[in-house]
Amino acid sequence: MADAGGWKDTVNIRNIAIIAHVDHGKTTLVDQMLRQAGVFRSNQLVEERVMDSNPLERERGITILAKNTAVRWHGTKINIVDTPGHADFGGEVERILRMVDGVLILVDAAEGPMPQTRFVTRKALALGLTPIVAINKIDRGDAEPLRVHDEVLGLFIDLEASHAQLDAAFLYTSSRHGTATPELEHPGTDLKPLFQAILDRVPAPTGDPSGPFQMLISTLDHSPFLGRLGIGRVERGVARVGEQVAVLPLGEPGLVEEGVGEESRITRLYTFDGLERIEVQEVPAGDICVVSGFDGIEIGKTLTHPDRRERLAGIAVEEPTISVDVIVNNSPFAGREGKYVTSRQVKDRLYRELERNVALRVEETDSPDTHTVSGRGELHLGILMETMRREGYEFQVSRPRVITKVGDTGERLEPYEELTIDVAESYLGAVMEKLGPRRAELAEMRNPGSGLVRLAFRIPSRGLFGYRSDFLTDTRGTGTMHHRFLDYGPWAGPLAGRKRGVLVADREGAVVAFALGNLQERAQMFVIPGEQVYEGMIVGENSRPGDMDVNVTKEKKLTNMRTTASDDNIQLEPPREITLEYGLEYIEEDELIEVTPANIRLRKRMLAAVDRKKAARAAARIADAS
Ligand SMILES: Nc1nc2c(ncn2[C@@H]2O[C@H](COP(=O)(O)OP(=O)(O)OP(=O)(O)O)[C@@H](O)[C@H]2O)c(=O)[nH]1
Ligand SMILES: [Mg+2]
Repeated sequence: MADAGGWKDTVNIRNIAIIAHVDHGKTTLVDQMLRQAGVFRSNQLVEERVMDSNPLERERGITILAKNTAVRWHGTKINIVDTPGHADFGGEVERILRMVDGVLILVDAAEGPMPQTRFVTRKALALGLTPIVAINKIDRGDAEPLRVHDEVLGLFIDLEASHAQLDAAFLYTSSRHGTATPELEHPGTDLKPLFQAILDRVPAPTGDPSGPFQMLISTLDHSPFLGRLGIGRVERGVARVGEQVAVLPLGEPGLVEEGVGEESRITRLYTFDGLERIEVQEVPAGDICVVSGFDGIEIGKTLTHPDRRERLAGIAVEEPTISVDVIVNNSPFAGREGKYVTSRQVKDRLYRELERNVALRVEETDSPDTHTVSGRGELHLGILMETMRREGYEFQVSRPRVITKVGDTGERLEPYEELTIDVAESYLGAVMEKLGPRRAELAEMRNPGSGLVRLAFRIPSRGLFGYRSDFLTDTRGTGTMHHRFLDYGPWAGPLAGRKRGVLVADREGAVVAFALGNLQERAQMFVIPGEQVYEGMIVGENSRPGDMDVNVTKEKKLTNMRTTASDDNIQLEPPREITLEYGLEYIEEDELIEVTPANIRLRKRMLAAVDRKKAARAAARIADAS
C-alpha cells in the first residue's frame, strides 16, 4: 500500500449536493440516478424515494435529514448528498454544502424559484460552488419550463453569481420519469445528459492526498455500537484507520498552538456506495467519509494530523427563533399511555437530542418539571416531539413563542418571515383580509395569467401562528403557503389571537354520541364517541368567540316512550384531526398540548372550571383597574 507521500491511484471523484425548495423532486431524482447507475439489481424491488429512510420521512413524504449516497458513472465516483427542502432545515443544507464542489439546483417547472430555492442557491453561489440547474417536473401539465428558466437566470443575477456560475448547464428534467435533456425540442430519454454534465462541469476535488491529513466535520451521525460518527470530506492527506488524529476546538481558521485539541485514533472508516456504507482502511483527499473514534467531535470541528494542526473555517450554526416549554405530564391521564414519564427521563432525552440536532437549544427553568426547548420553527420542534412520542415518551407542550432580541439602540426585535402564497384570484380578498391584522406587508404580487396569483409578504413569525388552518379554510384547501425566516425586525406590538373559543369538557368520562350530536351544530368537535376525556380537556372549537364548558359524556334520557328512530341514529360530522403541529399552531397561552404515544390532546392549563372562572374574573379586574 502506498504511504501518504506516494498516494497515486486517486479515484476520479465528483461531489455534489442536490438542493431545492421542498417537494421539487430531489429525492425522486436520486432514486432514478441510483437506478440508472446500476445500483439496484434489475429485478430488485425498491421502495419509492428510498433515501427517505426514516419512518417520519416516509410517513410525511418529506426529507428531514440530509443523506449521502454515491454512484459510479464511467469510472467516476459521484458522491451525492440529498438535502431537505423544508425551510426549518435550511441550516443543515448550509452545512453540508461544505463537503461538495457542485450543486444540482432543482426548480419545479411550474412553481418556479421559491423562497427556499433562493436561500440555498444564495449559499451555494457564495461558497463558489459550481451550479447545474435542473428545471424539473417538465412532465407536469402546467409546466412552463422556459419561463422558469428565465426566472432562475434572474435569480442568479440577483444573487450576484459569477460569470462562470451564470454560464451554468441548464437541463430540463423529469425526476419521475428519469429523463434529462439540454433542449426541450429533443425530449430526454434517460439521465445521461445529467451524469455527463456532472462529470464535465463540476470540478474534481482539489485536495492534495500527499499532504498532512485534514478534514472538516460537516454533519454527525450516531450508531448504537460506535457512538458518535462524523461525516465530511477529507480535505488533505489520507484518513487511515488506527492513525492518531487531533480534534481541534472550534475557532479561527489557521494553525493552532502545539498541544491544542484532543488526540484520538480513528477506529473505523466508511465511504458511501449506493445505499451501503463500505468499511475501508483509508480514504484519500477528495472523498467523503464517515469516521468513528471521537466522542468530542462536533459539526464544524477540524480533524488534523497531530503534527500539522491547521484549522479550517468553521460552520456557522443557525440560531433558534421559536421556543416552547416542555412540561412533565400532569394531566389526570398521566402515565397511562407512555413508558417514560418522569421529569428526569424527559430531561435526559432532550439533552441527548442536542448531540445531533445542532440548531436546537434546551434550557432549564425555575421549575424542575419544565424545560424550554428552542428551534428553527414548528416543524423542527414538531419532528423532535413526534420522535419522542414514538419512543414512548409522555409530556406536555406550551404554545410556541418567538425568541426576541435587543437591537443596537435597546429596542425590542422579533423574527420576521418571508411568506409566499399561491392562490386562485377569487380567494385573494379573503387572504388579504386575514393577513392584514397579522401585520403582514405585501412585498410582491405576481399574476402570471393562469388564474393563480403569487403573493409575497413580510410578516412577524408571531403573525403566522395559527394562520395555516384559516388559510386552508379560506381557500377551500386549494391554496399553498410557504414561509421561511428572513431576519429580525422591530417588535410589531400585540397581535390578535385565535378568533374562536373552544369547548372544554366539564367532567371526566367516555364521550357519548348523543352529546356530540347536540353540540356539533355550534361547534367543530375534536373527539369521537368512546374516547376518554377529563375536566379541562379541549374537545372542540366553538363557532363563536369565547370558551364554553360542556358535558360530552351526557347520555340520552331514557323514557318509557320510544322517540323517533332518527334519535338513535345520530349522524356525526367527522372530528377535526389534532396533530402535533396543528396543536402548536392552535393553542393559546392558557392551554397545553398533552403528548403521549397513543394520543395528542389539547387541554386548559387550569383544569377545574371554577379555577378558570376565578382567574378570568381576576384578570378582568386588573384590566378594569389599568
Ligand atoms: N409530475 C412530477 N412529479 C414529481 C417529479 N419528481 C417528483 N415528483 C413528485 O413530487 C413530490 C415530491 O417529491 P420528492 O422527491 O419527495 O421531493 P423532495 O424535493 O425530495 O422533497 P423534500 O425532500 O421534502 O424537500 C412527490 O409526490 C413526487 O412524486 C416529476 O419529475 N414530475
Ligand atoms: Mg427529499
